[in-house]
Amino acid sequence: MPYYLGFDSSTQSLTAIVIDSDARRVVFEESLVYDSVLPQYGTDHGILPRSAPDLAVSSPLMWAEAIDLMLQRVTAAVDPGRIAGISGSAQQHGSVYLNAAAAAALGALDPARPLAPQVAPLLSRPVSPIWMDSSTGAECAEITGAVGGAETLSRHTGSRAFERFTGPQIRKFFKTDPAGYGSTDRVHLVSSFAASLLIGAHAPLDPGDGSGMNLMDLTTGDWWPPAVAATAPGLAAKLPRIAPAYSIAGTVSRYWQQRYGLPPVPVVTWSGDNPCSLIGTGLVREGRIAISLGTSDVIFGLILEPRVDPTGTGHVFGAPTGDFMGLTVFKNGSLARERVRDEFGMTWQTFSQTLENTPAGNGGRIFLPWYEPEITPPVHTPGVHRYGLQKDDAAGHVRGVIEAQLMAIARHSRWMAVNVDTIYATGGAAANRQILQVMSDVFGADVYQLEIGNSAALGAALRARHGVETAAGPAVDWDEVIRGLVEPMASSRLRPRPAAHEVYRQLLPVHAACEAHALGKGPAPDHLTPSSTSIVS
Ligand code: ADP
Ligand code: XUL
Repeated sequence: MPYYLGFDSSTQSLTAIVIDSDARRVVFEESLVYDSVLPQYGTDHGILPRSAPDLAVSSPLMWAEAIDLMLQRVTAAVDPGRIAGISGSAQQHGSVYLNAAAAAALGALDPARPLAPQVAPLLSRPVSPIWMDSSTGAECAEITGAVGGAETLSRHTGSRAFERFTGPQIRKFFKTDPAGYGSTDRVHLVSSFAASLLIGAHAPLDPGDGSGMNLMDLTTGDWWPPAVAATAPGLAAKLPRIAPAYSIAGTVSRYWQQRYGLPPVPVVTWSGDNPCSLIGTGLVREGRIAISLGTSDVIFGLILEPRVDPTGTGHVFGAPTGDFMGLTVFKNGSLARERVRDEFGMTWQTFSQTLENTPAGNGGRIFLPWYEPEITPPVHTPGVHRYGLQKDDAAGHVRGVIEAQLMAIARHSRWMAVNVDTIYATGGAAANRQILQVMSDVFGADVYQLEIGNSAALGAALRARHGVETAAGPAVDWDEVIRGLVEPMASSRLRPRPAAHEVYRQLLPVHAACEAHALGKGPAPDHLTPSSTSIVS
């Protein structure tokens, strides 16, 4: 009977899913793509015009306007009186800077007026740096030095310093715009900003999203004072409270009650898209793995102990279950696949046919698609690298981009030490079964698609139910929460083809050698002629 609403404020779109938790079905599901639905903000794939390849900012007002628009659509499509709880997911690491007027103004919004223009005067910084920004190398080094080294930082916060993480981004803002930083009263993540808009007050953030900041101590689930001190002066007073993922952040504010007839229902603390996807793919126990092929490509799984990545490429985040999750993130995901598709004038259909009609292993040719500065492995100057591959070879590039991405995911996630025999695929490109066949062949694992592909939004809706029921009574079992709604489709199962898997087993070291060569750390494999093209975006 009760409905639960889950949002996903992602890089390119805002998705909302409403579930009927008794009937175990989705009663509403819709996405608003920022570039086309809100063109007045001028974004490209959700990013404001870029002045350098390592800079990526977006508009918090656009995110706010999308929530306003989406709640209008949700409440027009389903009976708002049945909604019993709301939660959300958001792209991780992005930060929103609010001034001292926000605390009171968020609770006094005029329901007769749209949201965005009322939020505009509350911003102490008009734009938000997002996870695709990699311009904070200097700040990463400064924070690492101040806390006593990368090992110490990663042992406490779950990651060494990463350019996109919120702490280094806050430090850069403090250094480049001290007045703007000075007039900032609260630094929110995208998740806690969105929750604040819903409850009309400053919302907390959860340990899952908090661990993407290089500021939170994983073991205490609270801010780690040495990192906070190393990041910017006076920061402790500007950070939100960290609250458990199941906690109630507040009640839907009068603004939304009067604007769209929502009842005063609880808003469960929002989290990051990866922690929410962990729930939305059903990874509530150790030993299962999911790969999300979204704007970013991410491999993740639940872990019981905060096993930190000794190679420094992966992360440990808090999980909504109170456990932890291991994950490794690749920036050149969907946008790199789209670049290849567009460069050779293809559609997804012709791209997929090409993939199907070309042999596993690409005849030994390797293509490294670093159109953007890459997170894993760290690549600061974007460029694509070809080994034995001609520039005009369309089919070679199509197979090359998919194989390189999946071999990189396989090689750089070994630190998670999970024996992978089953993979749940999610994210926009998980609709593409030809891509998933390569995934199955590279990993030698069965791959399943999920009935509900928007795993982050679904995870948020499930977390809303979990939070509301936990607040009302005894702890709710996660298996019961996901039952019937997170279902790998048996008919979608893709099995590894033994001959193709053997090809990749032999090709993985070649891929590693090409990667090392492209990074200036080793010779090119003898039999492959290298060529590179630098990318200026
Ligand atoms: P986000 O990370 O923003 O939530 P999504 O998970 O919604 O992104 O994925 C969006 C991406 O999905 C698009 O950028 C597009 O490249 C990709 N996509 C959609 N359909 C296909 C397809 N059939 N084959 C490959 N990629 C696809
Ligand atoms: C995670 C990361 C990305 C974003 C994309 O560390 O950077 O997956 O969360 O939304």
